[in-house]
Amino acid sequence: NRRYSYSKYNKWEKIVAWTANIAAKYPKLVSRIQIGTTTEERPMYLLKVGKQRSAKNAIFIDCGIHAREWISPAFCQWFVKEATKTYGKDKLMTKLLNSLTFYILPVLNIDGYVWTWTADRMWRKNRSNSSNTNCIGTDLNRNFDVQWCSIGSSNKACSEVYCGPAAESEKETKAVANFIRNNIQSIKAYLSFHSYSQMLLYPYSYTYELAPTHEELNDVAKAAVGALSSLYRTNYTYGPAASTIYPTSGSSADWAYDKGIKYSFTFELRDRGKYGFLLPEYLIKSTCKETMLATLSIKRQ
Ligand code: 0X9
Ligand code: ZN
Repeated sequence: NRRYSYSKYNKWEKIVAWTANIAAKYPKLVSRIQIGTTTEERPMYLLKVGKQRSAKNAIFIDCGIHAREWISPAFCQWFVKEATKTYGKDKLMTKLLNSLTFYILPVLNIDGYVWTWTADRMWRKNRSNSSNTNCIGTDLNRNFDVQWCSIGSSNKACSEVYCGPAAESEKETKAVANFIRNNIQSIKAYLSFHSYSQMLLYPYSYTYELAPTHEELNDVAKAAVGALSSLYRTNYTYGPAASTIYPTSGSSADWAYDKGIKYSFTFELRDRGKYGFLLPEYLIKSTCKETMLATLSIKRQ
């Protein structure tokens, strides 16, 4: 583990070995839970980080729902590294992990991620074959059961925003949705990490109407963006997803919010398009550090 590189992009085989190693290294703080298997039968592991015996207060974090957004899984790994390294040393982290459990899914769309390492760096969707066309893949961030396959989504299998044959048709979506449903009483926040654009988004995405708790979400987002920018003056915008980025239906964040998870946020990490999805490795560290500040700011709620 000491040799694990958090400022490089890691391929799936390395990440999965890392999940086992970190759980073994911190057995009282970290455990590894399998929540399902992917289309291509890879195990979906999440890391449960925290000291609570029965998780009463939890935050669910996923990274890598879109395959090519490599900075996102890098952040999930960074987060777990920071949490394990500073627990018992840093006052805030110690306090946090004593009373809060983090469920961290380091790569949601594993098959797609593997595909970006082996065949097509710009792949976005998962790797399921669910149509009678030659086109592969469903956009997992259009496959959740919330206004499924309407605005900002397509029923054409060849589209990059294909919603799939039905809501929750994909094994990856189902695994995440089931885990959240099974832990719904404890999950207070849902955070989903994407790239790129430098934005912090909150519901709704499926409508331009403001969410019932819009004011509070806006306050939390403003504080988080303030914390993030304090480090390197990175410019972030924030607001309701539909009007800040574009409308989408079937997204995980809208689904989580409508399930009753009050604090549902989507990060679009660096950059603003210079490198786009191909953010160079030398920018991983600073991106993760500033994102850490924003994430911890949201937790304080
Ligand atoms: O289109 C998406 O799924 C996200 N952008 S990305 O470039 N990473 O693909 C934006 C999703 C916005 N919707 C919600 N936050 N609900
Ligand atoms: Zn994305």
